[in-house]
Amino acid sequence: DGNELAEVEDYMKDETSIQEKTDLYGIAKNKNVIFISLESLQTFVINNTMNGEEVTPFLNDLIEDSYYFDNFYHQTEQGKTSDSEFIIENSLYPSPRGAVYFTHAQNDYHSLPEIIGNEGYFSSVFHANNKSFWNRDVMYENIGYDKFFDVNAYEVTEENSVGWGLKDKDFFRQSMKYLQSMEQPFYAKFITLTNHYPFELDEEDATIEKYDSNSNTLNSYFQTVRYMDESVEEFFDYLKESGLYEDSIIVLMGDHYGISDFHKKAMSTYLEKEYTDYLHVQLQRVPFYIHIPGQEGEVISKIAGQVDVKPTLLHLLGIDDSNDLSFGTNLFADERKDYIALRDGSFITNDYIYTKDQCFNRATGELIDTTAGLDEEKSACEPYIEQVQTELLYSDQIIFGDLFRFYDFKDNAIEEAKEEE
Ligand code: GP9
Ligand code: MN
Repeated sequence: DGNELAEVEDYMKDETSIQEKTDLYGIAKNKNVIFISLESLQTFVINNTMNGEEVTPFLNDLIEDSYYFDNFYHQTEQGKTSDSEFIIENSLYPSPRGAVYFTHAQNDYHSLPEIIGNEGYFSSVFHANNKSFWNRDVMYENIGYDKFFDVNAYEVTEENSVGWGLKDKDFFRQSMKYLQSMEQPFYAKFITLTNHYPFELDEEDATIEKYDSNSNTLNSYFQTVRYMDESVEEFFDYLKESGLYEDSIIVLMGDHYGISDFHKKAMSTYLEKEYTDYLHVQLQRVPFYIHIPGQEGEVISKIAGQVDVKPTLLHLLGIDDSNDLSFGTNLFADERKDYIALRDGSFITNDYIYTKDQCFNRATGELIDTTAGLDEEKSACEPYIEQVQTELLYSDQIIFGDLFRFYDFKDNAIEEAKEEE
């Protein structure tokens, strides 16, 4: 009820309402936002080679004129892509089980499309899959997207499909006609598909060899990642040709991991590292880029997570979000929340990585202590352990109790009339 919300509201206002306005505040005001969700792309392939070849040449070059975050973690759970979407749109955590997109699609939210919609933005999603996959049609409508270009918006044939459906290169190419006739400013989210497990690719689309290990999954992954890299490069070319590029900012993000723990041995061989619980957490890093045409690039190594995207975008757009309730903080602010929580209770701080009762040195991966059967107070990772649990619990309370229906985001207050319900 409203009382439950009062406690959560206090916590969120204390922890994340950072009003610091940086030099970048409003830099993208009234520009289009093109958000590219890169299926299963993990940070370990960026600036890396396989058999001596660059895996992602375009994305590597893109770092030079983008803000690139190399310690950015996905925070998804079983809802996979839909969880990443949910986190970006709401700066809340996904559900510990199931997908919020299915279980709580009818809740009251205060989502990104709605907020920017009030500022005159037309918001849309491009994704060449059935509209009801992940219950997207229902959720998108509820959180304020104006338009969903689903599989029916595309010409899909035997030749231009592989694996899960339309190939990414065709997807971007066919999307341009819609994008070019869209009213501006727009927010357009593109969700790629080809780099999805089991990473199938037609031979003629492969421009890099397969890796050679005991994991067919990892072996194929490099090929589909390279294909996605090329498809994004083509998309940038289309944007430049159409003239949209100059009036837009382009945000790129890996949605979640692509290589699961089933492939420990092959990953360990490829990375030439022992596969520890520490490495597992570090492999949850996904690329995050903010590309602002005309703006010089910078590699930003501070710890960051998907919950931070919404406040960061609002900051760049110059939209005051002091009335919002979120778990993330603007990535460009100096003063930020000093930990990133993963959905399973693992977390990352400047100094430590905590997972499965173990506290590691973040820089070296050295095990500092283990809390199994011990008093948590003895751990170097204390007091974050409890704080992270509390934060995840508050997020769950908001979602499971549909608590935002009691909140008036305009007045930044719990609605009194409703509180008595
Ligand atoms: C499906 C695509 C992939 O439409 O977003 O979903 P995933 O399995 O990664 O959640
Ligand atoms: Mn996905």
